[in-house]
Amino acid sequence: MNNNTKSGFVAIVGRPNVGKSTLLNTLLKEKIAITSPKPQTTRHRISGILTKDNYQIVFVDTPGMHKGKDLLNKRIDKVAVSTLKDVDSIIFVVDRKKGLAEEHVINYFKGLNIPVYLVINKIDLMKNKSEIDEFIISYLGSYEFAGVYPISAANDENIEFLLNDVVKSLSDGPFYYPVEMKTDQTNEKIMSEFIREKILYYTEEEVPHATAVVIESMDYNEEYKTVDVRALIIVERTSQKIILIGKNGEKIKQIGTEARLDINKKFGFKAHLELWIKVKKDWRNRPNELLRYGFDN
Ligand code: GDP
Ligand code: K
Ligand code: MG
Repeated sequence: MNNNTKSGFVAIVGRPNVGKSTLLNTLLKEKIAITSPKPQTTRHRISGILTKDNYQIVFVDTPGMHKGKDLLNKRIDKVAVSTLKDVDSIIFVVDRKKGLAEEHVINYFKGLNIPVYLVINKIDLMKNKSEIDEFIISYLGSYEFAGVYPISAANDENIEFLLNDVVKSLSDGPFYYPVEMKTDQTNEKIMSEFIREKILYYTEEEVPHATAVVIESMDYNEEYKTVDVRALIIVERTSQKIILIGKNGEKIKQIGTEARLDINKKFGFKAHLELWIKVKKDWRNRPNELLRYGFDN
């Protein structure tokens, strides 16, 4: 490290499902945040650290801002808002399904006095350039954005223009994290999230949102040269447990297989994954339970 290093914190904000976590993974060229077509996929604030040449950017992926009634949702909202107070710039992500909540967020930017980059995501779903242009124009009156970037996070399209500008606005300063560090999440957290992502894909309606996952243990198995991971899946009702298990246990098996492949890919070892399901009535409203599953304060 030398005196010429640059660094900064950059928040990624926007409505649920616009592709914030997908963008984070694409920026880092590695899967560190889970994604899904469902809202409330991201429950925690996740840092993704990009260190290159002489700069380090700490991207902060936030849970979407939404108006849930339970204690879990209130905590999630608090995380999203408090993140904005502590960053050097903001990537504001939108897609063509414009939402009313966005006006509220844009108004919030006005008090912050930091650059806000407007990212129009999912251009692969837009018909043509004039649709994209019209969409961009609809935002321009509302705020003086530091730049506008039509991208596709999923297809890694146009990301470099955004990244170049973000790098330009970093300030001189030391790195915040070791150069090899990619995220502030523990390995256990990443694994539990990979499992939760499969649950989001393979279950519907209330099940994904009533689920929490914790890694109970992780041990190296000398004999089989595997890493034995024991994970606990918490649901709110027995009916949800039955859904998760599926006919002849097929659903939970599918979830386990796909999560294991993600874990192997990310960590470069052979995982042996054991999944246990436990019913904890109303855990989303119980402070002690929330604490146990990593939702502090
Ligand atoms: P978040 O809630 O804002 O973090 O959104 P996610 O990253 O979880 O993405 C929500 C959904 O949009 C997922 O199904 C993604 O695969 C999808 N998605 C994200 N980026 C793109 C994109 O550029 N194009 C398309 N077609 N889909 C995308
Ligand atoms: K999502
Ligand atoms: Mg997300």
